[in-house]
Amino acid sequence: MENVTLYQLAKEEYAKAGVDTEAALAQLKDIKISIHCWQGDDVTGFDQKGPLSGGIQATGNYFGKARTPEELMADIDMALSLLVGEHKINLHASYAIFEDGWVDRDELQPKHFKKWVDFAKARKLGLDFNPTLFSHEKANDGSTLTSTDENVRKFWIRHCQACIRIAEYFAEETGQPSLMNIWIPDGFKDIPADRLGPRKRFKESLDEILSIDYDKNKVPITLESKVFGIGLESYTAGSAEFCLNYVNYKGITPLMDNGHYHPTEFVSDKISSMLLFHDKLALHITRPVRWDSDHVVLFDDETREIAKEIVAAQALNRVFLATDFFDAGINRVGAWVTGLRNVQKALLYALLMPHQQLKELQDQGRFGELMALHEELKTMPFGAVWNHFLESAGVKSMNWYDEIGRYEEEVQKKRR
Ligand code: RNT
Ligand code: ZN
Repeated sequence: MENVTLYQLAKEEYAKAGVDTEAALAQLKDIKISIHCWQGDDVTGFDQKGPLSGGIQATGNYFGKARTPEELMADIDMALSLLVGEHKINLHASYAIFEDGWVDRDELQPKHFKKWVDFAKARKLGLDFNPTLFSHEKANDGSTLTSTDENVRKFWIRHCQACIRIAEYFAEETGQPSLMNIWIPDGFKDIPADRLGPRKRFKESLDEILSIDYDKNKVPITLESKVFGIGLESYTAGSAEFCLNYVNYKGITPLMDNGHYHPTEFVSDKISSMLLFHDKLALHITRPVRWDSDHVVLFDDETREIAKEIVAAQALNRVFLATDFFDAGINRVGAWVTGLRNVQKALLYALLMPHQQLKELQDQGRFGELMALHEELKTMPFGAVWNHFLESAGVKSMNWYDEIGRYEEEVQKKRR
């Protein structure tokens, strides 16, 4: 044999199983993932100096965290250099860049994100957006859009409306829709006396936010549910039932974060039900571990199963994919690359499955064969196809962490 690459051998093996690796690789290249900006600085942002609040926590103190917009952008560039594909950057309102004076969140304007737009356009990236309803003095008592204080509630309504305008600006500037996701941390540590009141106020707040005119094609608005937060263990206003009912009632898009459910529930099992009743579905891909909902994504069973559900349902054009994790205990750029690569790996794994054949086995009740085939697929030469995906785009497949080491020495160590 002369010059037969591992990839060529793998391609033949997959062909025998009825799978076209070239088609799978071409599809994978076109899948956009919305890369969360907040892995780079432990969800700190640039608009305030207080601690991270809202029932989420980034633990660890690995050195080299990005402290300024310039540092965060440089780190995103570093991560992108180790990734393949044209993606989107997912920003939070707290990442506003104030060039001519600070304003509070209810007064944010497109100009406060101009530098991000320039950054995105220069790299052909899309931009998604999130109002930031945490890490702020008006969120410190655990209530924002559910607040009993009308001034506080109105403040956050104005904030979310300002964010719709900013997302519209992103869409216009980048020529791609800008998804805007609303998540609120509001809840209680202990047993509430009144569960209805906060949810009623949340509903009224959302109604008011969505009452402004905006272009729904440019700005798909999503609502993210959550079952608990740290210090908010007994009740969250934005529960799964609240959010699902709300998106149905208003015709907006549901967002499921797979760290936001009871530990024996799986988002992979929820996707098909959502696709039957919604035109679009948005996901935050993460990895829950015990009380934390935001560990770095691995190439694990559930990530593969989520990807499999989307691919098998031929719904890649209906599901908005975004990452959402934050680990401050390891190199933050390395964390980004690991998590993003694993989402792509899971997608490739799903694209390399003979779905038609698998479905037929199920429909014909041949469950033993189905199990056997599922298991055989696990030891197909998947790694060779994955490495080929990276290498043919000029990106290292093995030993890529050496590049992180170099960046750490040359750039991040100097941030001490
Ligand atoms: C929190 C939610 C939310 C946040 C980001 C920072 O539990 O998952 O999506 O992680 O908005
Ligand atoms: Zn999330």
